[in-house]
Amino acid sequence: SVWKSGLRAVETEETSITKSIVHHVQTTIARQAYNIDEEGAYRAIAYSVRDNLIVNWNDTQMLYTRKAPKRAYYLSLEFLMGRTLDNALLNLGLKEDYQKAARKLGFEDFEELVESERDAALGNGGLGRLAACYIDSGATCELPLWGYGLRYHYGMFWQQISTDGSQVEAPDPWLNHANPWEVHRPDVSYLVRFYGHAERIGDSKAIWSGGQEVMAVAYDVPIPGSYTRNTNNLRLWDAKPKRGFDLNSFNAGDYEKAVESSNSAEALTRVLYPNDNHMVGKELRLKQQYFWTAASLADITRRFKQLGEPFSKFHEYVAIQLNDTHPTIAVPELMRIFVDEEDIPWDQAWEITQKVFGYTNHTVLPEALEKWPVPLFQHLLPRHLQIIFDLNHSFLQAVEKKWPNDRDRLTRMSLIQEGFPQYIRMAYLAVIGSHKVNGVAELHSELVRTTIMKDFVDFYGPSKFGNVTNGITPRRWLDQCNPGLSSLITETLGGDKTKWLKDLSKLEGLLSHIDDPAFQKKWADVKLQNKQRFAQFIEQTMGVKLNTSALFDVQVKRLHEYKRQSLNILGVIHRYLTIKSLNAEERAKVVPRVVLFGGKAAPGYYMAKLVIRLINNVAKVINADPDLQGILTVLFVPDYSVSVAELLIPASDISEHISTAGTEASGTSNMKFCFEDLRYNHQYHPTSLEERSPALAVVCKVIAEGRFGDGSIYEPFLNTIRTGDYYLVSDDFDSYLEAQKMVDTAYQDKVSWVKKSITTTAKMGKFSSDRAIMNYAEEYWNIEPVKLN
Ligand code: 26Q
Repeated sequence: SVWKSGLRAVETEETSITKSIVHHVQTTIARQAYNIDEEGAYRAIAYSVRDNLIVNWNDTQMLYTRKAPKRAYYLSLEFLMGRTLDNALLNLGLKEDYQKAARKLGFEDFEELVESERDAALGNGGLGRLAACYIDSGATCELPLWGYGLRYHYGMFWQQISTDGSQVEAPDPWLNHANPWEVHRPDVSYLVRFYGHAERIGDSKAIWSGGQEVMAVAYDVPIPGSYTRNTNNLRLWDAKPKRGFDLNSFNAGDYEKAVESSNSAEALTRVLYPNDNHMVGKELRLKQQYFWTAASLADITRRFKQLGEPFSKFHEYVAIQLNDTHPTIAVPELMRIFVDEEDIPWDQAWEITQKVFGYTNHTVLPEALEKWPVPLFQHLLPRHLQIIFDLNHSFLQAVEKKWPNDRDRLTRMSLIQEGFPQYIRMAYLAVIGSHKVNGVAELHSELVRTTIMKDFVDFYGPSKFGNVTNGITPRRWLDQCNPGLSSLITETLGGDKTKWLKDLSKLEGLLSHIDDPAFQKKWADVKLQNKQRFAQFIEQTMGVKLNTSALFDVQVKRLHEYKRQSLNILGVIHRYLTIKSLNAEERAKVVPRVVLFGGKAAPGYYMAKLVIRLINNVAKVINADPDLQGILTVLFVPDYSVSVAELLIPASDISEHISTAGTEASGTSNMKFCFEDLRYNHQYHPTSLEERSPALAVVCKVIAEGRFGDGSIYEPFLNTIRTGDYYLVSDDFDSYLEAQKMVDTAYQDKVSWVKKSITTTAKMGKFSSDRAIMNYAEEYWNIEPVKLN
């Protein structure tokens, strides 16, 4: 039953796997086979699996070179990959074989080996995990698709919770133990320039010289498709000083200055900025963006040149997707390459550039839209600033031609926001440089068209603005993290698992079994086992026992005011107060709940951190109260990550997505009102909290009085709700409690609950990232599968 075509040059027999592992123990990690611990065993296995990936990787890349199809490149500053071993083994169809081999070598518990791998946390949240799901789907769908990103030495920070309940950040030096999943390519490197001077020659060209040059070196991460030999590439750039040290300073005897210059080069890829949905205007961040973009474009153009085709055909071989505005500097950079380096006339260069790029927007929140001060730009990237001003000039001329004498419109649409200083609006630059712009859910794309990009829709027409609803990979998020459910689905649908795993719409077939009590029972049992697995993890890591017959109510996501973890925790306090007011007999009827929170706050986001502190201190009080034992448990799971998600999500009964309508890009819930109207009313009807929600007023009073530790700590948070309440927590509180009551009632009817759960899964087909990536391939990139046999 084991699928074997994952290997060709390397044998697949169990004995050869054992041999290969022992070989890596003795050579790659240089240890004696009888003297190996778990970590060593993990690494030897990883290197052995990597051998297989690299055989497939080489064959795939050779095929792409030989067939020379149009390729797509996904430029993302974040790839939130998580662990690799388990995923690679499942995609190769070799998990059972490796499990047996490990057992032979004395490692009984394979899952423990798998868990000794550290997460690659090169991303913040949604946007970074989306990129990881998309490259999995690209390989699975056999598309010639590469990812380009940065090799951060420190990934997303490690979150600890201090004794007072606050978040404390610690560094994540994930590369300290060599990373078996990357291949260092010192031969693939480019120099990237910063600062210096740009001198115009003629009316469109310039020479950019001087400044600082930093070397970008490639590290390749093989991305295996699921049950196919196609293995794509994720190329991550690392920064190295041009020379080991600055020779001029060294000769002058200034050793310290010489070393400093190498430090400043290496600082480029040191750390991932831990801000999600918030723009920080740090120079180093812009340097990262240009460094990564310039290296990627140099690599893409070098590959194109090897085809021997003229640049007029560039867009017939290259599609580049901009994951948010983070790589938008690619637009003027490609123009610079075309015009300054390849001598292509400006207008032709611009035509090709627009055909190459597509831009995905991930937010309409004003504080998240990227804008950079012109003086900073001028200093760091003088030539790109010239190009942006030139592009803006002809763009505004075209606007003026379409709507003569409309000064307001020109001001609104300019790439440059006027003021002191001026700012560059990166989203507008991405729009004019792309042939297609998309949002990430129906509602969000509609908001993009009607709010932030309205003028551009009027200018270009509506067909430039589309939607690609986000998706997730069913390999990692179903087959890998929920093997019990995966087996049950395969057993129910018949055939082998690849049938539904590679065509998720097949899950609809579950609906014809929905009334079968035996199937319902198995479905419920899987959930119970997942809860037990998670409860065991919580007991081991946090020392808290969970009631696995309780309803597991989960909210895991980055901490942000718009996501309203506040609404959830205030609701929990209300539930606690209500239960406390009941007598023993009434309490026995309460539907037991485990409320789980997880997620990181940006280190500089004071209010988000205050909410974490409140959640932890509420949890302390509730979990210590004997009246609530087994009825209500509240936990903040520290250091939420891809790996924690893989344990937690399969154990959940409900997941809370309770942001204000229109704020979460990919939130498609059917909330009824548009936030603008209500908020507008607010300014003119400043009613008291007591009037808006008496129930919430009580909850806030209890917090202020010190029920969960010193109430004064939470005053700034309570004030955001009492006055202003930008995210409408008080407006929604009562209806939120109503909705939670409906959940309690629904959960008591076990059969109908299981049926709801089955229906939900059965209708998930659309949300496979395979569907999403094929949508991009067909409608945005014009690329086709190239299958490796
Ligand atoms: C920008 C400039 C400077 C520093 C940091 C940033 C920055 C970094 C990360 C801005 C935004 C992000 C991340 C945004 C993000 O994760 N957005 C989420 O994207 C998901 C995938 O489309 C959506 O599902 C979520 O709704 C959206 O919030």
